[in-house]
Amino acid sequence: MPRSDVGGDQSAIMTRLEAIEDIYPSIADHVVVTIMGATAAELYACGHRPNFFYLEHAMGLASSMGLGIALARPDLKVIVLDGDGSVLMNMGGLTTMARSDPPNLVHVVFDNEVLLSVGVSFTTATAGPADIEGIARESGIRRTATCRDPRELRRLVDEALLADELSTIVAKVDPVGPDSYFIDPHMLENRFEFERVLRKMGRSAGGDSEADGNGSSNRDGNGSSNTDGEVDREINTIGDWNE
Ligand SMILES: Cc1ncc(C[n+]2csc(CCOP(=O)(O)OP(=O)(O)O)c2C)c(N)n1
Repeated sequence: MPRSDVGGDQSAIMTRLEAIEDIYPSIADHVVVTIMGATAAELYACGHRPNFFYLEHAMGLASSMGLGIALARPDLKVIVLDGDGSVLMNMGGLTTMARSDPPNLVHVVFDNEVLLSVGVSFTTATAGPADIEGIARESGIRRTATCRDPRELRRLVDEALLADELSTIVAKVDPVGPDSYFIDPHMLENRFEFERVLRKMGRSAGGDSEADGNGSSNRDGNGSSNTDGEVDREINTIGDWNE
């Protein structure tokens, strides 16, 4: 349950797990890099894919890794699933992202106002006046947004993927995490599997991803991915992007 004594803004209405479940169909066929801990465990719980990399331990650096991949592989879309504590630990990451300005990078920051993975009592500066969207915008990222609703997040992610412009989306979420932080594959296996799939992705005719069907998925418990279908969503054009 959300803690009433944590965070300055109590109007968050989604959990990160709900949010990840909602955006999963949109991101499943792209390169995804997550921060360690709760975010990684929750994406893994939604269904592992070989094109997902869980950057364990290196707090703050998922956005830097995502930036590197986006710059090296302009033929791919890269989504980074970040946390407020991690962004604040590596704020220079935002300025470097803005300066490099890769159009194929979508940066989603789950802002729960705490360092959840080490304990909800450790609040971050966003529990006070700090505003990550504002910091991103002033760092030079032109396409930014903040949302509090999973459907809104899904729309923003879909629009960002279509827009071909560096985007930072802050999703305000409740400070709740998974019961278990277990992730299988092991870190090293994830590292090699991810590298292998990156080499294959985007190389086939028409830019189709070869990530489909190459890896395991625990999403439906039978080893097959149920995310292969085209994302068929109406894009709501009533935007709240700060561009
Ligand atoms: C350099 C470094 N310092 C501290 C840690 C310990 N640590 C792991 S997860 C975490 C909290 C991350 O906070 P946030 O990015 O807000 O994500 P959340 O856990 O809230 O989902 C911390 C402090 C670490 N892994 N690396």
